[in-house]
Amino acid sequence: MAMELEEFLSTLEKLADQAEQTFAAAADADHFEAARVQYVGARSGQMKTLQKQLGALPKEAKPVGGKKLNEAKSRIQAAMETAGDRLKPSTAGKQSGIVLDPTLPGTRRHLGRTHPITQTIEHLKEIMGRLGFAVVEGPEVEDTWHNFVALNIPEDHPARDPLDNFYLSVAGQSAVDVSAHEAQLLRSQTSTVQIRIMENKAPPVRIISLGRVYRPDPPDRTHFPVFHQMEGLWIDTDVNMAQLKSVLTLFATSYLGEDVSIRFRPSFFPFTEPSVEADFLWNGEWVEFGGAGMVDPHVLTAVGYDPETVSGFAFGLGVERLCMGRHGVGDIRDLWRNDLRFLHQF
Ligand code: FA5
Repeated sequence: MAMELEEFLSTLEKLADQAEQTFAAAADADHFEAARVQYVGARSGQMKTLQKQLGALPKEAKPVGGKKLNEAKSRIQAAMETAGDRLKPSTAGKQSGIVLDPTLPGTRRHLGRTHPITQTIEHLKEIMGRLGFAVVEGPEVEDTWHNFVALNIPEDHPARDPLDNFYLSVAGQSAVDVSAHEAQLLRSQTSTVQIRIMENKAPPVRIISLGRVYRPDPPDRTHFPVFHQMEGLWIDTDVNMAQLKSVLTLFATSYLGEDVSIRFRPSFFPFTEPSVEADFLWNGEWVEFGGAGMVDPHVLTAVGYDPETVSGFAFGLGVERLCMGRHGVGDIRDLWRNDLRFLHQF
């Protein structure tokens, strides 16, 4: 009986000695792992085998055997931790073969960047900010009041045609019914935001709003069914057409360059009177970049302003057309294709 215990203790002692030496000699992570499996592996590690032998010892030998087994375990555990700490920092470098040399020159990486339309929007906000215009937001899904009625576009006006707008369908109603009554649509112009602001704020107002608008226009070089507009609105006690032209000219020369030629043509919008359209000269061609005018008294009345005491101007500019003019983009569709070879140029 005493023999069995002695043998057990001696095997245990030898195993712990051997394990300590092996872990101390482990040169890399592979050696370390092999030693771990050999000594403390959960299935067939040698400590596991000794644990089973402990169970086979006579009852009175078990307390001593168990105590010594725990001591051996602690020794092996400590040896393993020491080896693990020693090997950790160097194993990564050794395994991958990568050695950090901070003196090497850096390598250039192509990171993502903001889309040219987003860059343009930020640039336009910055220019208009310098001219004293605050940025406001408005929803893309609109009702017919904000997109048409309050803008002096009555029910029978051709601008409300279902063929010219993206109405949101309503169960049981045809597109024609939908357009004629109180309905929702993807806004066709950012002029909706003028109404939303004036409904909620007493004059003076001096804002811009930039965002997407939607129209079923067939795509070509200068048209796309979704595009961005920058709306501007300035209402105060004495705002006039000369100021409108000055602001648009200052804006256009800031964004497109001092030498850009721009012109104003008489035009018509139901919500401004008088109205103009503005063009810039690009590659020998006049490109229309926006509409503008003095806010019609009907619109001022619709939002609860008094046209006898306040006046103002508004404008709506095509963001893509401006971006094209500044960067020499010949086709608006390039701004929507998201071809990385094109986008990387900005
Ligand atoms: C309007 O949308 C008016 N709301 C502008 C306005 C605002 C007038 C305030 C008066 C007072 P228009 O439909 O002309 O106007 O569009 C304005 C600009 O949006 C155009 O000059 C053009 O630059 C741009 N645009 C129009 N349709 C498209 C399209 N399909 N794709 C790209 N840009 C477009």
